[in-house]
Parts: sequence; C-alpha cells; structure tokens
Amino acid sequence: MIDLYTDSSPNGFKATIALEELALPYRVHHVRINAGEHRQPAFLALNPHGRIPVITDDETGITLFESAAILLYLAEKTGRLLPQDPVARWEAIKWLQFHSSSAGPIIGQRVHFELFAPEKIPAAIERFRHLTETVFAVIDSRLSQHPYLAGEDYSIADIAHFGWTHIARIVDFDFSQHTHMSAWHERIAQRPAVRKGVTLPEPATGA
Ligand SMILES: N[C@@H](CCC(=O)N[C@@H](CS)C(=O)NCC(=O)O)C(=O)O
Repeated sequence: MIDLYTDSSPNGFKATIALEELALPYRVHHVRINAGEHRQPAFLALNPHGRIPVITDDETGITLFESAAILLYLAEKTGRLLPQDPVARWEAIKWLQFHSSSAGPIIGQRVHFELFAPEKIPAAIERFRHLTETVFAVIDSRLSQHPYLAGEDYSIADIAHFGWTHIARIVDFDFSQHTHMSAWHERIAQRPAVRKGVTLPEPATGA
C-alpha cells in the first residue's frame, strides 16, 4: 500500500492525479501547510526539505519526496504513463525535467511575487511574468506538433505540467493566447482521474 503525504496544491496534485490514473490503492495523509504541519519532526523525517508531496510504499520500503521522482516511481512500478519506446520515453523524461527545473519553479515564483509577497516588487513581478510567458510559449510550440508532451501518448510529463497549469488557471494567469497549450489543458482537465486528483485532499484549492 502507498501512503501519500500531501496538501491541496500543485505539486501534490501531480501525485494524486497519477495515483488516480493508475488506480493504485493509496492512503492520503493531509499535511496542512497553513498549520505548519510540514515543519513538524514526523514530517521532516520523511522529507528533510519540508515539502509535499511524499510517498512511502510498504511493498518496497521506498520513501520518496520530489514530485518528479514520485511520478517516475509510480510509472516504473506499473509500467504505465511512461512510454516504452526509447524516443518517446526520453521525450517524456525531458519534458518532466523541464517541468521540474524550469516551468514549475518559474510559475511558483510568479505566484509568490504576484499574490503572496508582503511587498509588491515590480521588477520581480515583471521578471517572472516574462519567464512564465517564455515557458508557456515553449510548451505551446511543442503541443502545436504533438497532442501530448511526450508525443502521441499522455504521460507523467503531462501530469507534472498540468499540476501547475491548473493553478495558473485558478489564479488567472492567462494562457489562452497559447491555443495549443490551452486545448491540451482542457483535454487533460476532463479526464476523470484528473478531476478527482485536483480535489484531494479536501477541501480543494480554488474549488
Ligand atoms: N520540487 C518539489 C517542490 C515541492 C513544494 O514546493 N511543495 C509545496 C506545496 S506545492 C510545499 O510543500 N510548500 C511548503 C513550503 O514552501 O513551506 C516537488 O516537485 O515536489
């Protein structure tokens, strides 16, 4: 059985969506970031960086933090959501890595500086708006050529990016001018596992 430690937030949704897509049995442990539960010793023992999501798998004894590692683990465990063909497989890993190193942190910083920073810093807001637009343009260009980031098939790369495009929509970061990315987002948002994944744990962010 997999235990998932998470909150209603973009990085957490990647794990809930993947677990729902794969129909793996799992237990959700709600780590309330607002209440500082991610800084408690019991949680820091699972992730010393104090961030959700975390999974433990009692079948293998493996504990993982970092959403990309979790997505790769779940894909490898089931043989699904990561193409077998080497070209598509490495496309999926490349776009997953692009998400973890570029898209996720950039959108996250934009959310911080536009919505949560105690002081409005125009240069920081402008910088992360510009960087977000660049990321959206890169994703849009890829999706103008293929239905999914890895190519023809939906994969963990799409799940990773969707975690943040879902939040971008909620906080009104408009990407409608990126028409291929917008259509991809709508298509993924309609998947039953995705609809459920973004509601976990309750209460859902922005719902
Ligand atoms: N690179 C990490 C980022 C995890 C992360 O930042 N999670 C956020 C919630 S979306 C968190 O736990 N924030 C708590 C904090 O910043 O103190 C991943 O992909 O898992």
